[in-house]
Amino acid sequence: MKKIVLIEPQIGQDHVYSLIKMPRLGLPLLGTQLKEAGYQVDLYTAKIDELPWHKIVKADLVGISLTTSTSLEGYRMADFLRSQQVTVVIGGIHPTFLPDEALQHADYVIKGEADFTFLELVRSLEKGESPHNIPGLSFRKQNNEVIHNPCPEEWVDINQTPMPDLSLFRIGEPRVVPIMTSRGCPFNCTFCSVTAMFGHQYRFRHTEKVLKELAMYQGRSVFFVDDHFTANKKRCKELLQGIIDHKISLKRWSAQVRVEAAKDDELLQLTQKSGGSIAFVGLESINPATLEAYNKKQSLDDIKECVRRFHDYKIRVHGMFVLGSDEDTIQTIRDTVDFSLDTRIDSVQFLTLTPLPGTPFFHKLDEEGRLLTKDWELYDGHHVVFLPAKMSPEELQEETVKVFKRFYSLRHVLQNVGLTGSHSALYRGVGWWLSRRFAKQSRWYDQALAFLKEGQKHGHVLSRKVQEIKEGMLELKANNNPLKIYINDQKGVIYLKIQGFLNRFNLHELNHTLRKMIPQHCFHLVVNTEELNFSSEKTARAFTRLLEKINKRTHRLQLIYREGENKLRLLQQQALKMPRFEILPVKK
Ligand code: B12
Ligand code: SF4
Repeated sequence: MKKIVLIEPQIGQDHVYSLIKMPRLGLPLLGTQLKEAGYQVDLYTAKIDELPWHKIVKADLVGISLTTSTSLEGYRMADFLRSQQVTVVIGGIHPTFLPDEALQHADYVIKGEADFTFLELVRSLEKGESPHNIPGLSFRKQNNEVIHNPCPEEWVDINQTPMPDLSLFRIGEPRVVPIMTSRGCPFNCTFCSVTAMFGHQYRFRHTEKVLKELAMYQGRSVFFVDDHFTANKKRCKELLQGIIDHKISLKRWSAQVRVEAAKDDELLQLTQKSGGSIAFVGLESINPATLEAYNKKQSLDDIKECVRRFHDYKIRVHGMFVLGSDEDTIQTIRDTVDFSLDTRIDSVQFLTLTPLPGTPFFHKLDEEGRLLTKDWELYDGHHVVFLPAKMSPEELQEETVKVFKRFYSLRHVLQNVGLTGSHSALYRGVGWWLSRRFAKQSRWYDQALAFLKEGQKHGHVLSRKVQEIKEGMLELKANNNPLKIYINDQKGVIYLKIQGFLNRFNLHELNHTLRKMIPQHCFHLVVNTEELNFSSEKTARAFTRLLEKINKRTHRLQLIYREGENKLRLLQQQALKMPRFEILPVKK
């Protein structure tokens, strides 16, 4: 086993960070270790249709790194690879908490920190040994029994991990360099999955090691991927002083901090002097009851003081808010944007509260039956996936999109130039563009929310609807003339039935009509081709390409086709490569 491919799947959906091309550090760390052990490693962070599958299928083993919102994309990749007889290992934060789910798509799942266990697994597979004693490993025995080994008892010593080799990236080389100086967080916010994954114990790397790594990136922008960069102020000051003393001249650096960071003048001075440009601060809420519910251990006064003091040192503030707690109302959301503009926070992210697997919040909502969906692609902080207490899901979704647009309105772009410089205006300008693009892209979700709510009440509404439609369509069988298209939009699900004889003459017309009929972004599309006949294999292939294009517009595409329709045989193969695609054969 020599050739290993590692993939961090990306999804198409825009978010506040869409323009920051930055991978998580897990795969570079694991890949470097494998490379040092003599394996050939290719690393990709890309969308499914950007990946060179012809090369990837030749790998001896593929490792896929998953968060919740990228998990479904990763599973599609994994299913395809396994159909090509490639061994697949899945790891990351999402499979750590849902290993049974991940194991349906992988040969092995590694839970928790895999800094040493992944290499151990690769080595034992290579030697043909049984990997069954590896801590954190989940696997299926030959008799199909599923075994979940517990994670290692000790947290990883991050001073023993290698310096990540970013040249392993074949696609997706980071524009902003990710650097880890610590892991873990002593706090315990209810919505955050970090402590369940990396623990409360704050572990940090030796300052000299971090400085050595930073020195390789002179002139570049760096993001410290730590969850709480300043948790140990003494070591943080030592590191920043080191950057200054060693004359490491970064273009800029930024990091995630809590409000307390701004209380320390010395820390602020060192931040400013060493090139610290943006503080990503977990402000979370301006509602004291929500801060309490989140167990955030900070007050509204702390938040105000924090923004003011960072500004005193000309450090920009990126305020991270989480909207929609059981204590929040529509008014809270509106007040949050007023507050952000009044206090002149430079840039913001208004995320909707998202129950991430592994958090107490997820378990609570699941038990209370308040999860609207477990479609993980929607768990990205931009889609409401639960029933809020004091407003409807539609209201939370709509208000969040509105406040995003309001904060990033042209009126406010130049507001902070005198305070923190022109970069603030640049960020807000980009925010203007992104927030409008996102608002447009997410319009379909308003419709979908109504549908999801109904689905929650009535169970498998969707599959029943598909069945109903299929039965209803039998009546149409009498009309067996050239080509007919029936379209029906039911609460976000578009049903399309194509009937008749498809040949090279009407193919163009079909192409044109479908592109016009199907909205740019739709939640769920069901295409029924049970009564569609193809003049030749070539026409069937052209039809497949058309479906591939349509598929990009939908969140989910289901194709109903007549079993035994040989000309659609290739669709079955293609379907594996197509994201969000499902085929439903119907017996003749
Ligand atoms: C840097 C970062 C970002 C960056 C880069 C994002 C990216 N490329 O995904 C930015 C700022 C853009 C970002 C945005 C978001 N992020 Co973010 N982010 C992080 C952060 C702080 C650090 C990531 C990192 O490098 N970690 C350190 C490395 C070492 O950990 P790791 O990659 O997980 O790898 C280890 C293990 O997981 C495992 N492993 C990982 N992959 C694999 C693969 C295999 C095969 C194996 C065997 C093992 C394995 O081994 C590794 C070594 O121990 C994490 C928090 C955290 N501590 O991880 C949040 C985190 C990943 N983000 C999170 C979220 C929710 C988001 C957002 C959706 C919303 C938000 N909070 O803003 C957006 C969405 C972005 C997107 N594209 O989907 C959540 C994800 C939770 C979840 N269950 O999905 C986290 C965990 C924070 C949290 N609040 O809980 N994020
Ligand atoms: S949100 Fe921040 S402070 Fe709270 S537990 Fe997560 S990493 Fe720690």
